[in-house]
Amino acid sequence: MHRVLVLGGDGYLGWPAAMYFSRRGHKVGVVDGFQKRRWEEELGVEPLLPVPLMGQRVDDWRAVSGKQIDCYIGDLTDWDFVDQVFRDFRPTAVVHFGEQPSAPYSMISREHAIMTQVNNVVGTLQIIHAMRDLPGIHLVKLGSMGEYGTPNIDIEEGYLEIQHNGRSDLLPFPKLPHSFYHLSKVHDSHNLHFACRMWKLAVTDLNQGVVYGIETDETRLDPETLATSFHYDEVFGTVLNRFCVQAVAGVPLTVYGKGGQTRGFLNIRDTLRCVELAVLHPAAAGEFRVFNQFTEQFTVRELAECVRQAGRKLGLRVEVAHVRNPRMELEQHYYNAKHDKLLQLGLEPRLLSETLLDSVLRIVLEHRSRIRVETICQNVCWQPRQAAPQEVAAAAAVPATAWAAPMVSE
Ligand code: USQ
Repeated sequence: MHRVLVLGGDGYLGWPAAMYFSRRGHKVGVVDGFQKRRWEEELGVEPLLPVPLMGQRVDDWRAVSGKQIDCYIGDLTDWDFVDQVFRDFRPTAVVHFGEQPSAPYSMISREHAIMTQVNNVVGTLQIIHAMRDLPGIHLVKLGSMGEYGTPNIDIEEGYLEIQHNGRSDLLPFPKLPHSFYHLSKVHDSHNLHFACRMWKLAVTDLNQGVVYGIETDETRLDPETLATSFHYDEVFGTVLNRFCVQAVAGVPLTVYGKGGQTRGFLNIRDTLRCVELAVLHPAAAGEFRVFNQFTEQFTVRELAECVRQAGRKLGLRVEVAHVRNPRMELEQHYYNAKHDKLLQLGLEPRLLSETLLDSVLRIVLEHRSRIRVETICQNVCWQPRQAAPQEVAAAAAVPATAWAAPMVSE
């Protein structure tokens, strides 16, 4: 059994991961400074289901499962705090979700970009140094498939065999991320790789795709008190979750531009299993191991179509709109990313099916009265301000919900 320290234990993935490990008999500690709750407040957004405060969540979990989760409240960029938590809890595995998780948030302004990179990169540097001084810990770090971007070649799992001038080497796969958030993960990966080479740390970098889903086997034990932080707004809601809420709210699904953007996706339950597999099969000392963590690829347009069909079966009239893309990204591109290593460790994927979408939609339907439609659109503009003065002025003159006016409706 492991002593698992979950960093970012109050978040969408952190809290379900804490319960998952606890239920399977591991000793679990959670660490969180509630920054995410402050960022939500700043933007005026909230999760679909009410999420109790950390102390209450831990009490509720104890009442349901009979198991104790230790709780540490503080900021991962604060060295004294990190050092004290590591010495007190003495983890054998650290699962690191404790970062600013949103690409759009990092593109709001200069301040948001800087805060995201300082928060994420400094936090991970503190963890690296805590591990340097306490050997025997395996770090499972949440990276992102977005670190690779969308190159015109197959994406390997972390490393690429390169032939150059008659010599060859296995080198880190090139990174071409498309937001300051994804860049913060790239910087983390470089720092972690360096620390593995220098100090023989053991690290698994999970380059995760876009996660969707609202419940896990543990949240189902008491959906009222153990729910996870499920977002549907432009900044914190990932695309499929967002589409499900838009379908239920009766507003058009916002496919950005052509909708040919292809990404790797996985269900929230598979995320937990992947993290478990990484913990149970640790990287060796000195190894910087990279897994591409997703189960299937879709274009955004395909996802919208899946939601439309699943919604129709539930009697929802779902409209799909191609809106002006607020991001700067390719809308049609080659994408073929390897994802073999977790399958080799025993992952049995739960692929996106109508049943799965149906269950997400049904839970959203149950809570439809809590949907705040006016928060879905947050008007984050990724383009430089000077680039399109008329467009920016026009956008500033219209209310937030009008921003997503369709270019084309299907
Ligand atoms: N998109 C739409 N319409 C929307 C929202 C998004 O077309 O209403 C498009 C985006 O333009 C993008 C794709 O859907 O092409 C995915 O967007 P997303 O918001 O679901 O995901 P992203 O911003 O890429 O970030 C999310 C998580 C992040 C994680 C990443 C994995 O928030 O923490 O690292 O997924 S990946 O996308 O593989 O980089």
